[in-house]
Amino acid sequence: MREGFVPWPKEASDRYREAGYWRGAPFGSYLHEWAQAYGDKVAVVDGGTRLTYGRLADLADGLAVGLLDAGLTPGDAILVQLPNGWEFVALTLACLRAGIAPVMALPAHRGHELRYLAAHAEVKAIAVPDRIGDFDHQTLGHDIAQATPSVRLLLVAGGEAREGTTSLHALARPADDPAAARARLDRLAPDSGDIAVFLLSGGTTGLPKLITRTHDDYEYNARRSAEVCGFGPDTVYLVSLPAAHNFPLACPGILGTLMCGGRVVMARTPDPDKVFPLMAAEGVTATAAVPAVTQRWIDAVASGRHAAPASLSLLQVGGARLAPEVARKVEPVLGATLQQVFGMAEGLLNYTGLADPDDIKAQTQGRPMCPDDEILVVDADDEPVPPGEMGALLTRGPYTPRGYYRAPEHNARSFTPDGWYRTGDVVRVHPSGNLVVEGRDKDLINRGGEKISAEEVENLIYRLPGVSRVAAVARPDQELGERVCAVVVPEPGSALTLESVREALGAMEVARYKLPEHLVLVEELPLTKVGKIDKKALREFVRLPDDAR
Ligand code: OOB
Repeated sequence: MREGFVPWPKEASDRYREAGYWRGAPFGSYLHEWAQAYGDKVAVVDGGTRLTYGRLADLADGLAVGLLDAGLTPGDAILVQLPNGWEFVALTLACLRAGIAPVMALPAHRGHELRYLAAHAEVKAIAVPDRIGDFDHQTLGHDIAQATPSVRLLLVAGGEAREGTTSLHALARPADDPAAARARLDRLAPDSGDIAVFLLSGGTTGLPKLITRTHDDYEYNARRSAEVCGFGPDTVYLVSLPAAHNFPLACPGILGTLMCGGRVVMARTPDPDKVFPLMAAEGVTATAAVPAVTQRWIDAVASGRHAAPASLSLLQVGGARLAPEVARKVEPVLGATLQQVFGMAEGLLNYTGLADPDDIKAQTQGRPMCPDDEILVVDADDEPVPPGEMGALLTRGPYTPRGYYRAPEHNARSFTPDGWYRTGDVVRVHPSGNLVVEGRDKDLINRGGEKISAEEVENLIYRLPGVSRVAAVARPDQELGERVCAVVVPEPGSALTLESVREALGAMEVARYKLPEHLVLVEELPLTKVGKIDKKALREFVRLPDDAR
């Protein structure tokens, strides 16, 4: 097991195995079971590419063996930055097969994020697309590879592989001897307690934390989700959120659909003009969206621009707060059952039931999916609050890891000594037993479901000349829920503008979605009684109209 991984205590793992949550088999070992059961069915659709289960298993094996032949070994990590496409699915499955853990980066990440992730996980390989829009990911991949001594393989999906680069498409083909490849991979198969994937934390710290998800826990995550969501061989699941996110990856997402024999349809964007025709053409039955996307889809139908997607029977919405007014429009306008999903890459998943009354579906964020998910709602002293009252949510369970990867100091704050994860969410338990998310006590900005650490943005802005003090806070936004607002005390004579701050952060190769979209200059920052920046007061302050501040 990799150093830096925090295991569950033996008592807990025994219990989870006993209860059947953990099956003791590596995730990749199921691939051939699926191929056996659903061989000729289409597993993945990406534009004109349609891969059957049989073909997908052969491709994944071929790619897995290709990675090993290129010098990777089980236990290694690979930084994966791929857009939604068949390559993402094939590479993820190849990694699960070979016991190589993908670090699930987003296409929106840039040098600032990728360099850190590559170094922190000491990745042996990097996989990038050639270009997305006008951005040259292949060049970025080269830069990261150069900056990261552990890297020995740079894979590029699409375009022309330049010197020092290997074409992912060239590796993603069945092995010359598929049976031998399969036998070799079976022999090398990882332990089910090993790390299957590294997910990125929403993050409240200067640098994002890596979340280790094991084969046992992540397979359960997808399997139980698929069960709760009623997925089966007739499910056609659309992926339009970035596939690297836990939600579309395994809740039930891509992995949950494949284990049921359903079909996964990849879309590069949630733009209604793109996905509505695709949903109609493929007969999509289920998909996941964040509230901002849900609102756009509702508008697209309510305005008459698109017909409601006739085949869609389930719309999962999560990642950020869904306003009850919007929730109530989902079923009448889109014609699909609404399911609220309150989840986190750190584990715990809450789902509203498909048959819950409308009020519950509109007003609550669901209940834990596993009977052995433990929930505590506590006050500032970690004492449980009376039932139904608001408090901080702590959790433990069979798919909620006990610590972040290589982060002992941070773990001491994010986990209690007896292993409870501090979610940073403020919730109350509804009389129905479901949770209602009331707010949060963690310092991040939730921009349409993308989490941005305030501290990370602040650290970056502190590097700019002319900044005396800075605080990053969420400013409420009609469309995205929240956007980043930087509140800066400038040094005398400095001429900071929103544009200059954005440009400077862009030059530091920070992902665009993290750049402030509002800048407020002040003479001083409000402080709490103990002398910390009073973020609550700041959030109230920045939401005032410009002329009222
Ligand atoms: C999902 O995962 P992350 O890791 O990007 O973010 C987790 C955080 C939660 O702690 C909570 O603050 C917020 O996102 N959140 C919600 C929510 N779902 C997530 N806040 C209010 N209402 C909701 N329904 O966002 C994620 C992972 C798996 C499935 C779904 C979402």
